[in-house]
Amino acid sequence: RPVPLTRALLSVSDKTGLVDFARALAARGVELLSTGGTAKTLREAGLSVRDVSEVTGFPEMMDGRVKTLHPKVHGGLLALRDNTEHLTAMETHGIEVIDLLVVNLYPFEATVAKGGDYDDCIENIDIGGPAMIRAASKNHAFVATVVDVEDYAAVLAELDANDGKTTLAFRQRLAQIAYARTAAYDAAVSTWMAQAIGENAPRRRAFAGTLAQTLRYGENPHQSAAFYLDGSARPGVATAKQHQGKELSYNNINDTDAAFELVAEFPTDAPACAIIKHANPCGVATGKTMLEAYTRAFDCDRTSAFGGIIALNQTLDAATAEEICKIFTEVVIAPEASDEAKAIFAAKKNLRLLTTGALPDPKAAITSFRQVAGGFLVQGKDNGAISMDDLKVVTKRAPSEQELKDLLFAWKVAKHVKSNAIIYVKDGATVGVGAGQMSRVDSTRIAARKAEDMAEVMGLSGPLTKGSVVASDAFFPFADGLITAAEAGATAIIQPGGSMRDQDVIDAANERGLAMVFTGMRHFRH
Ligand code: 93A
Repeated sequence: RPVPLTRALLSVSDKTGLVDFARALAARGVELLSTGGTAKTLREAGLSVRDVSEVTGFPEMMDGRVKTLHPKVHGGLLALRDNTEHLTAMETHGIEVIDLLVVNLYPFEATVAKGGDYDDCIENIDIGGPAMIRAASKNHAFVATVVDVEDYAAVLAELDANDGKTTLAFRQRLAQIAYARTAAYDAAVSTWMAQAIGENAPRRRAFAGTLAQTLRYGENPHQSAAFYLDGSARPGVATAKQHQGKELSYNNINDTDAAFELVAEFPTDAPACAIIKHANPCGVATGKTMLEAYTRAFDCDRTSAFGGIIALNQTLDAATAEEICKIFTEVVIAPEASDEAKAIFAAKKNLRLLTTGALPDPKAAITSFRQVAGGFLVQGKDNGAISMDDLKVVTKRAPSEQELKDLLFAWKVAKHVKSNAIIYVKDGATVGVGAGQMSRVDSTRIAARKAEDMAEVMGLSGPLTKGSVVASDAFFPFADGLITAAEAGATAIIQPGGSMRDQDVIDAANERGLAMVFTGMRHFRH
């Protein structure tokens, strides 16, 4: 059912491309209706426009909160043109048909992104726009709805290909896009409100996003992929400025996120660096300088760091940039980068540099979700954190001050390692990471073995784990994991506790002179 286009209502916040599009519509004999700012722009361009306020007989009022919310507008969008009752109602009430709706909404997401205050964000919740979009899209049997500047050209092409009419298939496609937009818009409002009031309960939350970019492919080249924004503007890969290098891939985005969220755990007063491979850290360290932090993170597992993703919690400086350039790295993300560092990276064409201006707050209330067949699993993001006061010493020997510092460092890293996670740490740097194994003792062994390999690579005598401390993301179900760690040279352990065999594990620690603390909190990550 091709529908001729006689009248269009244009009401847009983003006026990009508006004048050219409207002029092209007018040239095809389409009458233009418009709201205040949009009408003004069109008039200034010499186009003739009817004001919506003239159509409704009401002025725009209440700071524009009420401008298109009127039966003359909504009747014109919703009336079925082949229904005699609807046609009679139109005639009785002097309602004219609107065949094309062009709306883009108040910039709510952009207001959140630029840090608008509460009232600012509230004022940028568009009501009339989504109401019209939903009405026009419902009536796609007769009405075409455009919500995206990108689609203006397609509308003109459609009109030209169909003798000034739009086809049903075209209007259906536009309606589908339009509902995606209103769903994403309201989800962004809900996400922002949850954040504003500190609510991360997974119930009654909406999930939708706005397309940021289509990606070349997904985890593998035969999978299609895209990147969506949830409207929260959390500092990270979604908000980052990319200074150089080719487009980020799906895996890059995922790993960069993991890296930056991890490094944000560490206070900004000490430089910290995390190197990520396949969403797990292969080295995390703090240092007196960023260069030292990077070097120590790199030394945890020089082999795996090749082709990795590096996150810094402070400015990337020239010395660190130069050191990073010595091996192949996919992405570097940091709050800032000095001009010198940028200049050094410029020589490495394939290296992507991202800056975010800020670190994400690890304690913020965020909802995370994952897909399963037929649904989503939803939970509050793991923002659990412990302090010295939460630790319970369960062994005869209490940890030394240095051990305690390292235990807390290891515990923070453990939260970001896939379970079963075992992390060996020495002097504020990981020296062995065991990730994603199906048995905890295997993670303990793998991390220790890698530390032995690394010692060999570096020409050191004895494994890096000698004199280290160990974090386990969940309790040791048996003593074997702890014994393995002790044999690798660990002197202190941090773990949640809570196993049926806690006493066996404590006994094994005491026999070997280890200090152990329980956190009472676990950090599963699957
Ligand atoms: O404040 S609103 O929710 N109330 C309305 O009745 C209304 N009608 C259109 N916002 C409303 N709009 C929005 O105004 C549109 O979605 C568009 O974003 C904007 C265009 O306003 P102007 O033409 O004055 O620039």
